[in-house]
Amino acid sequence: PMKGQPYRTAYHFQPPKNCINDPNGPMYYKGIYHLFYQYNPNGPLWNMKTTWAHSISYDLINWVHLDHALNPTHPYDINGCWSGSITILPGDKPAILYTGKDRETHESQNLAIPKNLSDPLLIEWVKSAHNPIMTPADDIGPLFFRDPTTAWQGPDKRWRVIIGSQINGHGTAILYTSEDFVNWTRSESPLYSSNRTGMWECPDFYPVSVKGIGKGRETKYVLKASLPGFNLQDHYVMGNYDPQTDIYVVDADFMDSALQLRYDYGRFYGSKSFLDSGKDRRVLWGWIEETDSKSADIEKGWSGLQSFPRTVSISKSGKQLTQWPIKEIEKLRSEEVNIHDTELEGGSVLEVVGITASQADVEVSFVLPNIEEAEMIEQNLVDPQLLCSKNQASVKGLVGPFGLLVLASKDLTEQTAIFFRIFRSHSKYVVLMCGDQSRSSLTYDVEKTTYGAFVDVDPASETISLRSLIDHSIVESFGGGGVTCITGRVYPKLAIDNEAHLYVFNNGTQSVKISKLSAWSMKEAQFVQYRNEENLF
Ligand code: DQQ
Repeated sequence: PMKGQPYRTAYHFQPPKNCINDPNGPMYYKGIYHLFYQYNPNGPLWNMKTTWAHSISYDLINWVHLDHALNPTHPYDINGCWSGSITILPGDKPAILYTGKDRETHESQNLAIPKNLSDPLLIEWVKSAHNPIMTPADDIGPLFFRDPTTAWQGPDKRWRVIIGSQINGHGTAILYTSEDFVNWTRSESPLYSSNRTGMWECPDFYPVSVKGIGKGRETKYVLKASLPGFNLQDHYVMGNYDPQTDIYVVDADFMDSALQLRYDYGRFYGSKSFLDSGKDRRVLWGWIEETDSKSADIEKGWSGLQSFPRTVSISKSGKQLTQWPIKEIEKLRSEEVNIHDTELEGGSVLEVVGITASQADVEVSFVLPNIEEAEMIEQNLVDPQLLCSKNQASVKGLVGPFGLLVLASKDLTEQTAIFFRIFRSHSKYVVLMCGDQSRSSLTYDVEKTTYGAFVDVDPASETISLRSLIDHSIVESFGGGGVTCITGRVYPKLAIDNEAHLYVFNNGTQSVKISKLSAWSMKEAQFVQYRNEENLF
């Protein structure tokens, strides 16, 4: 990272400066990955007049920044080219659908296509002369009509797309259909709506294969909504979708299941997935915002990151999704250290030495010999985040807290703890995962939230695994093989660069065993600018 910039990341996606937010229109096209994203060309804080910045990659790790693909230029988008998606139309023709903010900041959907399909980088995009192609009807507020998804074709060959909205205060995925991608008709019924939420931003709708996990259908459909009313959280539901009738029946409503399904129980918002046809996988990007002060962002000259890309698939239970950093990350691994079969007695802290702890990838799995000693809780009655807030890493327990102390100073004054605590609820064990940032920085004006969620694994028969991607000011953690994720932004004062340390700890009375820990220093990803156009960034 740059001098005097301890919070810039080494292997997360970042442009050289200014504010970024939602990932837009990710795709894999003719051997190249494209990422567009919301970008403020004029400064480090978010501003309504966003552009679509554009970068390309061969491996989702190293990136080339290109010219912006969309700028606010027309009456219908003069106040901003807001979020949207790409659909690859027959004949290998990509098309952008995005939201424009007009003179009155009202929202509409708009179409843009590559100017020159023989340019392999698709640098220039042209807006359709038919824009705007979808405008809100009377029952839809002009400020509640945005973020079109990737479109899909039904058996009748008509295109379908959903738009994020709220109708009568309830989160809604408005459905539109079209034969030619230019003339769109609103369907009578939305694809889905829920009275348990308000506005839906950046909806995403996609199939996941359920092959190999039980009988019945081979495909489930995930609907994700970004909820601004819930402190910027990405929630999802799973269900069955009938492409003949466009009827979508969910297994449980938003926030209804015992697991309160979210992509991430920390910071992760405005996300979007795409089908990586080259590797036959679904890849997810999410915007990870800053949690420092606005004045700190101005001083840094930038704000916002993209998550490390994650593959998304259905979990073993079939009840939720599993996320995991894409395999290409392994290219960045350098020095490796390993710990095997090591007992961690109650109250112990073990340093993992030999890697660059400010820029690392760590995987650890724990075995719990004394699990029957776990405390009792009534799982249905407790909010996991609250439980973590009341039981931070420094609060002794019986089985746990155990886990990692990352971006920690030598004396542990600064530390970000990611850990588990095991409870018993009736006849089963319950695993709680926490991301405790209360001691993450000596700086006072940064957020130090404690995050928490349950992990759907059975500690009596499985090891409890944790993987953390540590990158200067971001920690992305994957619990239970990726069924529960917690991402945090932290801004240590002492634990920066070579002063950062990594520890494994156990603050329970019962000992736990590290069955295996592997940690790697991570190399820097390469970011280059295609053209040295001074005004680009
Ligand atoms: N960000 C975009 C909107 C979207 C919101 C504007 C979500 O299109 O609804 O920058 O973060």
